[in-house]
Amino acid sequence: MAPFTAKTPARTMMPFPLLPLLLLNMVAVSCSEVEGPKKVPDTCPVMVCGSPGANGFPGKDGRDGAKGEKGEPGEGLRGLQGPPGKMGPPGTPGISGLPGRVGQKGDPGKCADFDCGLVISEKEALQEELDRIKNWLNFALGKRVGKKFFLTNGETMSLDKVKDLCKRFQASVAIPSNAEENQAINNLARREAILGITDEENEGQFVDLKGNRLTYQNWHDGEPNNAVSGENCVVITEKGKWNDISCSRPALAVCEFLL
Ligand code: MFB
Ligand code: CA
Repeated sequence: MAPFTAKTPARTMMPFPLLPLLLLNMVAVSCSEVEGPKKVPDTCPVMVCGSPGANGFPGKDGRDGAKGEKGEPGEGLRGLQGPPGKMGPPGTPGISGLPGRVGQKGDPGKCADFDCGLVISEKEALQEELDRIKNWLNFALGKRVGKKFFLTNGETMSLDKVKDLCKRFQASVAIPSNAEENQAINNLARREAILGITDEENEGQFVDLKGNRLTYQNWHDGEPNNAVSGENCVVITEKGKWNDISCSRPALAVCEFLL
């Protein structure tokens, strides 16, 4: 709809020119019909409304409202670490520790019936004598390799007799378990010597006198050959090689002592 101006034609400004007269007439009629000087209720002229005006300025702030309900507690910042607390009560005793190292040897105790000092000194003297004898044997006859001590009494005999001899001296028939021990026995014997090895249980399966398999072997070329179908015992030859022989054949007795 175009805005109104001074040049806007009258018919545009008032599309129904008789309307005001009609309206006034209606008002006049309503008034004329009134009888006497009764109080006539005020009637306001109908106002012709124009287009709504622009908004007015905002009003002034209202009064503060009523106090609200208490809010939920807020997520405050983590506080600084407080000082260490006071010492707590002592804990329960722990499990017992591992046994300690063996302490130094104590002083000799008092013997009730005899002079302990004499017994102790005699024991020490005997030990020194035994050590001296071992050294003589080691120098003269025996050969020591690790914890083994090889000795001979110079006699020749069959395996069964060598077993009995060594057993009498709390020893066993010599068996080399490596090249070093094999050389020591060969150096001691310097000729054929009996070894504690046999295949009497199972032909061709040589074991020690307790039945254990061998960890070391040093057979001569072509041996063991079980010659004449009856060679179940073993000797170390003067060259240090092994040969199977008849168990009735004698050779040098060599025993091994464990130190
Ligand atoms: C053989 C040997 C056998 C006997 C025989 C005299 O070696 O295997 O045990 O010692 O010699 C050739
Ligand atoms: Ca043989």
